[in-house]
Amino acid sequence: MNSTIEQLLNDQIKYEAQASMQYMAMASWADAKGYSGVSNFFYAQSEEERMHMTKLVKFVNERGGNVIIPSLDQPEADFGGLLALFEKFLSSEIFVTEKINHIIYECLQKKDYNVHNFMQWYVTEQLEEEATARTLLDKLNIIGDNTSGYYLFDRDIEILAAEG
Ligand code: OFO
Repeated sequence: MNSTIEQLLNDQIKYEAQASMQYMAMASWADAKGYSGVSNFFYAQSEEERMHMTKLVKFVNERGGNVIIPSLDQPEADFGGLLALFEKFLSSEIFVTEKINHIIYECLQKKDYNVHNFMQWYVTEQLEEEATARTLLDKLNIIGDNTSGYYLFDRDIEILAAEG
């Protein structure tokens, strides 16, 4: 495996792991505040990102690359409210999308079509996750300061989390 691509995939392992821990912190914050729907949503997101990380670890190993399991930064744990929480969700997903796009770009430069093909799964996944984050943020912007709206939002997102 090309060493630049190997490095980028290892970096991506870290970003996915970091996202998983960030969403765990967000789930825990929501849990402590009594938003059970929001917390279940982020517990599930945390699991998903862990799966994204594992998929990369297995792929790099299959390709005979060298996997480095990274140490992680402390995730952000304090959020002013649901709006700030979901803004963090969207910015985190946008960050990951940019990193994935960069890997795709490098794959084309280095003519590594195998990794390019593998990464298409992540491109599709990111499209979905960014769309979900934007939809939820739109809803929160409509709700504004209406606390009974928060109650309904939490109830609705519980359904979304259950659907996976
Ligand atoms: Fe949504 O971050 Fe993984 O791919």
